[in-house]
Amino acid sequence: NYQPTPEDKFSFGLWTVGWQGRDPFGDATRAALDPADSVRHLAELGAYGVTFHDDDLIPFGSSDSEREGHVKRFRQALDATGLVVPMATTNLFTHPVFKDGGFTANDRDVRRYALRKTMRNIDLAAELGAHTYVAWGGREGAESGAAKDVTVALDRMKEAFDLLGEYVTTQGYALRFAIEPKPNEPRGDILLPTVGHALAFIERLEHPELYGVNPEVGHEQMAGLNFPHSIAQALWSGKLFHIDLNGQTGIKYDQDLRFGAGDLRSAFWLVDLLERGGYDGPRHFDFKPPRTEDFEGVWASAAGCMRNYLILRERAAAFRADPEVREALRVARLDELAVPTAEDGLSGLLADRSAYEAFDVEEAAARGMAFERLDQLAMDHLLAAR
Ligand code: 3MF
Ligand code: MG
Ligand code: MG
Repeated sequence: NYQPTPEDKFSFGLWTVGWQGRDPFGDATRAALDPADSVRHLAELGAYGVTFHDDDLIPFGSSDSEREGHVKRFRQALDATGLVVPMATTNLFTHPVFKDGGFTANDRDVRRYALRKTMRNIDLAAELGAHTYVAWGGREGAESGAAKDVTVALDRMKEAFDLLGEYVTTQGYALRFAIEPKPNEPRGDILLPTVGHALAFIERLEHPELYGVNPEVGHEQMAGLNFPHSIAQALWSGKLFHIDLNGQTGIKYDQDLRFGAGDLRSAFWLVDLLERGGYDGPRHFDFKPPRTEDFEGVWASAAGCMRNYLILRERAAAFRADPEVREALRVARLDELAVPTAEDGLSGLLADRSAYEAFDVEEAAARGMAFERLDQLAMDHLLAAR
């Protein structure tokens, strides 16, 4: 039974199912969706949450009264369905004013505007009960060298996040920030390109505890990185505040395929890690139903994201529960990796002749690791061949 329920904590961005299929080479292939309709559809499919950029909900340039109307309709749909808003974010990339970025635009007026636009939507996020505010640096970057002084731009990036942190603290909002890395697209190169860059940046902020990461499957894979490894380091750092699930097939443009499409083995290890590794936040899908699809295809694609997650959750649990797997893990010495290398301390290590002088290097080098048998067991479980 792969029917999702709100307990599974699946959430979707309004911009995902609402994507009209406009790409750099082609016009929209689908009409705009009414956010209230998206909320109702997602609830019917079994989702628990919905997320949005300010402009997804309130079209850019709306008057205050129009804004109120949009928010009211959205709230009514939330109340009627029970869907929650766990996260919100800012669009700092669509309007031409952000062509050189928001927080790190060379133009100071644009930077001040970007901060005010963000704070305005933070107010709405808090009002709607969100606990996470995502920041993707959509156009924080450059196409050429002299155009951006990166060290200075990082000063401005830090300034922006410090100000936003001060804002939520002084307003008394229960919000934390999740920075979303991406290596490129739409800019030639984007600042904070990977999870590792973002984690290092966060430690330079005035209140690092307010900030974590929102890694996206495809974004790390666009940089050729192992996504579960990035997630493991984010968890290890206590910084996995949110996650964007989707699919990608290797180093190319940001495909935003439905979750489970693309690198399936990576998706298996990701679900295995999330389910065992102490992440209890939303399983958030940031995908794009391909522009070949009509609305029936859009909802099939959204349902597929959740179904694939549930199938992989079942497959990963079966893998971990299999006695043969447990034995193979032991033979592969995973239990030994969990033992500290020198619980006897530095002096014990230095005094231990068996660690060096009497260590049989050739004998140790000849020991097989038995990883292939272990990995085949994983493959068998993933393919439901066991
Ligand atoms: C782009 C993205 C973004 C972010 C979103 C939330 C439009 O590749 O992934 O989606 O996830 O802006 O911050
Ligand atoms: Mg993306
Ligand atoms: Mg994303």
